[in-house]
Amino acid sequence: MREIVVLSGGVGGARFTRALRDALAGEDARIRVIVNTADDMWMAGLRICPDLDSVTYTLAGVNDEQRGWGRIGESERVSAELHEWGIGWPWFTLGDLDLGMHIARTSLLREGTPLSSVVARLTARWDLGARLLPMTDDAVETHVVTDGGTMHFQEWWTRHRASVPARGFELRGADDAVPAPGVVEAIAGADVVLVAPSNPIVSIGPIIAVGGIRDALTATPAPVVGVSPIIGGSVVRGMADACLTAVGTATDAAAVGLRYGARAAGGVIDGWLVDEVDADAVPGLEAAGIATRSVPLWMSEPAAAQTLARDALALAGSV
Ligand code: FO1
Repeated sequence: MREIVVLSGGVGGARFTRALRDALAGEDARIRVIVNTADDMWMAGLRICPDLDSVTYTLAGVNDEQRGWGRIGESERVSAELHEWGIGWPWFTLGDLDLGMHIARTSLLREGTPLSSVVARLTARWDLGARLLPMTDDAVETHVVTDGGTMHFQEWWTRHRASVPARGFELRGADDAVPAPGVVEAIAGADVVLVAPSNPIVSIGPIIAVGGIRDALTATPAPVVGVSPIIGGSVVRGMADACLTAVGTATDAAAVGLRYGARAAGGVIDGWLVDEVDADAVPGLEAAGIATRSVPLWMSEPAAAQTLARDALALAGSV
């Protein structure tokens, strides 16, 4: 059985993982997805885990494709009531179906069940074709440093749409966090590790920052191949451009690949996929020890996304 591990944030990683699963349909392969939990937060007494939920809903086929996050056919009656009472954030809406997930998760967490076990239990409702592993069972939260002070990542993104310049990011709790059960073992025993086209700073960055995960990536005998979330100098979705600017990295496929760095030179990737429009970045990345191919990266429809997943596996097979 081919063991494939994906490092993933929310929407982009979820779509990539779905394409990978579908591309591998009928093959003897097992997919495990290590998901960022640093976007998580408490709101209205509930633990919200946006990236875990985006991956779950996307693989289950119950996600809202248009918005990217949340459930399809959603209503927002409970959120409207909460807003009337001034509970929660007025700019952050929890759908009624989505609230079912948050309530179920929170009730299990409050009974003392670790997040990884909660995820296993709640995802068992659907045939996802992949196993989800939160990066850690510990609380890690990204806070954004701005000139006016710090705020939770979700406030910076959903309230301000990343319009308040970020000066840096605090990964609160990361120093004390340990990988969730199965995370290090999955990486160590993988045949292929894929880094999804997720935000390198606030999605993949926190995963790698959890003690032991970076070491597992550098030590695994498996090839590690990433997919650029930047095409032609622009983000595919989300706010990676604002995040990259904050940490002094250009919004550029080559710069992101070099930021991950070649494993042979102390980094975390062996291979990197850039879009065809970024083909001129290939020689520089190769010179830095990163095997690079330029292929179509837009996951515009299922067939294109599955071709991208196959391209990532092919590159992994060649490094
Ligand atoms: N994004 C928004 O822009 N506005 C929202 O009101 C919002 C609510 C929300 C609720 C649950 C959930 O899992 C995600 C939600 N998101 C919302 C998406 C989320 O804020 C981010 O896009 C991700 O965290 C970034 O990966």
